[in-house]
Amino acid sequence: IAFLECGKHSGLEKPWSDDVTCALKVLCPEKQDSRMQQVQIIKTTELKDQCPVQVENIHSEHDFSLLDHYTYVSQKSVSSISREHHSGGKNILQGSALGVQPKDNFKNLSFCMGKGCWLLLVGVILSCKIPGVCLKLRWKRKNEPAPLQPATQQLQLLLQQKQQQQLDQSPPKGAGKWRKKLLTVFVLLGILTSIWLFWHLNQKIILRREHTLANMCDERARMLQDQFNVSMNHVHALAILVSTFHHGKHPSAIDQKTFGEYTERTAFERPLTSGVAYALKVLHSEREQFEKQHGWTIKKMETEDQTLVQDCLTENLDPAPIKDEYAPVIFSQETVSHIVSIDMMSGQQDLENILRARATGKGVLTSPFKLLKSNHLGVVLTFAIYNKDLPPDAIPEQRTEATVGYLGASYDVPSLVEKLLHQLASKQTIVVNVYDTTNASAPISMYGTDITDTGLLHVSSLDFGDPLRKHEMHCRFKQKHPLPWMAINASVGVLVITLLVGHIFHAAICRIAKVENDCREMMELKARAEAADVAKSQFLATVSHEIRTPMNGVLGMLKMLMDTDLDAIQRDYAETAHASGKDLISLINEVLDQAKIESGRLELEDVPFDLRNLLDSILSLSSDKSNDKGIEKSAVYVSDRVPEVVVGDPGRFRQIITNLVGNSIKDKGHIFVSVHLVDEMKGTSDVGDKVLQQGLNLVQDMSSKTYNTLSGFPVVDRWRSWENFKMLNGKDAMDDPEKIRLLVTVEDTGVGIRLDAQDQIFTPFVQADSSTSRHY
Ligand code: WA2
Repeated sequence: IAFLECGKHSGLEKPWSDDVTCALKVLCPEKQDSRMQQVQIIKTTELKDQCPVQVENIHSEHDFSLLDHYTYVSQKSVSSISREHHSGGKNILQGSALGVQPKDNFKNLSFCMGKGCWLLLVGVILSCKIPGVCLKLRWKRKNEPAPLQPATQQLQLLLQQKQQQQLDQSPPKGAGKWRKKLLTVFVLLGILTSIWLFWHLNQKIILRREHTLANMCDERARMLQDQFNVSMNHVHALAILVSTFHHGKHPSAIDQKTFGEYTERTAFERPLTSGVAYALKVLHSEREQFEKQHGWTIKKMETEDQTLVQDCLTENLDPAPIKDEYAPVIFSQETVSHIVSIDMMSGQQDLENILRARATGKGVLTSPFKLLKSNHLGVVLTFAIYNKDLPPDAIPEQRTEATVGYLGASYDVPSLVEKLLHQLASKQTIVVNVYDTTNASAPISMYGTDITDTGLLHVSSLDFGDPLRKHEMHCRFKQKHPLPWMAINASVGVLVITLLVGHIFHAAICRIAKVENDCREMMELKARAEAADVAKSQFLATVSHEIRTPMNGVLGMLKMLMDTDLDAIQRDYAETAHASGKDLISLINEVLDQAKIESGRLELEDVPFDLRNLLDSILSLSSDKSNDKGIEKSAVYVSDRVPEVVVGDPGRFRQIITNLVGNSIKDKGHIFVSVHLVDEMKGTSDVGDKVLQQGLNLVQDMSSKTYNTLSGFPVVDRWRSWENFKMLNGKDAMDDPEKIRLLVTVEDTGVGIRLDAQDQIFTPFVQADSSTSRHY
């Protein structure tokens, strides 16, 4: 009942959580609690003595259920039990300390393993990233010098590159292998972790199960033991009662009726006994008088017919054979009234018990045997009663001499254990067996059915107060260990995650390897293509040079041919051949230039030349042609600020201006070439040069129909067309004062190019206005 109240206080669902408060609540207030009477057991006076002892002895968390039982144990047994309890508590504490340490180790280990896995993962990621970075750097370094090198060097470089590439091929492959190895290690570690996790969690679950079983078993064992001890103490008290009121009084204050009534009414004090009885010590010389006095003969326990013994009808039993002494039962509790008049010294177990009891002066127990009538396995507890006070160190002979009778109590173990277990919930979860293990090799089962092995077994030792006898309680779970789903789920989860991550990384690594491979291939192809390109340009340069040499011969010979006497037709042929040869030479020159530009070998000259003269000669040459086309004017203007002599490549300059002028006009109007310093037109507001100024005004005069230009035809607004020229607007003008930048414009009065067609003019083979055909 106290236990249940305790449950109400603390909540039954977590019985271990606040047991100490619970124990205090139960024990101390109950001293004054009027409900105690309903608890039917406890005398308040005893409780007052015991409460502090109990409170002091609450050491471990496992024993709160004991406390309510302590309350009805006498002072002596409390101390003995609490001593044992103490050590038991210590054991449990030690056990839990031992249990905690490995658990901590587990935690550390699991932490470390988790950390290891993460580190490995980071390693895999890093290994994926870093070699890639290295690779990129290497490629860049390779590519940089290539376009600037002259061809022969470039060829050498190419060879070097190839060699280097072969060298380079190993590190990325090596890195890939490393990654794969790391990944394998990671996956293996993951699998190991998952196996370990399963094992660890399973172990934990098993440990917890063991713990639960141990707690439940110990709890039951202690309850049984305590109730037994309580009963034992009361039997002891009963022995003293008989000694006082039967042997200590004349005439006796006890007869069978009084004894029967009293023991029946105080049966609640001996919770595990099925009955108590008192046997008198009768010597053979006193037998006759004794039998006459009681009106019956002393009976023998054993007959030929064992069934009659078990039935235990005293009328059917034989009189006891002649012996030195007898122990006939004279008083008995109603429940065991069938043993009255039977000589207890005629039963093997009872005889041993009586002899030992009177020799030691303590309560002694039999090993389990079949009790009379009830036919149940039971044990008998016997106390000897002496006719005078004996010193505690009295020798056995003295004790035997002083013996007057024997008070015995029979314990019907199966029904009593059953009753006890019924009081506790969770009877369904565990199976209990009780054994007498005095003879360790052949334990005697006192309670419990056949064992079905469900794996776990916990053994709690029982101390029933007789040092000669050893008892044990064996507990098992009814159900077999269920599948450890938590462990399975966790480990499978870890496994799945590991495999997924592994798969992802594997895919990534494969992809990286493929991309690297592709990239390497592409680099190879690129190098080869570049080499081929260079070779082509070189071939072109060589070929054009080789063609030019014989071509010069041809031209020279043609010139000489033309100086000889030729008729008109012949001269015409020779001139045509010479002109064609010249065309061919210029074509070859252009091809050579192209090849030079492509192979990066176009070298500009640094020679002083007169810009004005040069422009004059270009314009005069082109005006010969343009006059034929009806061009009215062609003019050159060079700003005053342009120096007389400049240093540069006059050939290339001539080439470019010739091209532009040659391309400029097709029919009417003018061509106007102007040269200024770039610095001159910086800042439109204060343009000093008249020509530039004119260009600005020109824009403003647009409204009037007449154009203030060289030929009167409209021209483009040059200021607007310069707007997007980076070279003009950029602030990063050359700092070197020795260098000048020239702005050369070529203006014509052609039809112009429509705005929407302008962005097409640099695509090859597209004429801006196809409708005008090649006319413009
Ligand atoms: N009491 C009850 N049933 C029994 C039995 C017994 N012995 N022996 C066999 N079946 C009076 O030790 C003295 C009780 C014996 C005490």
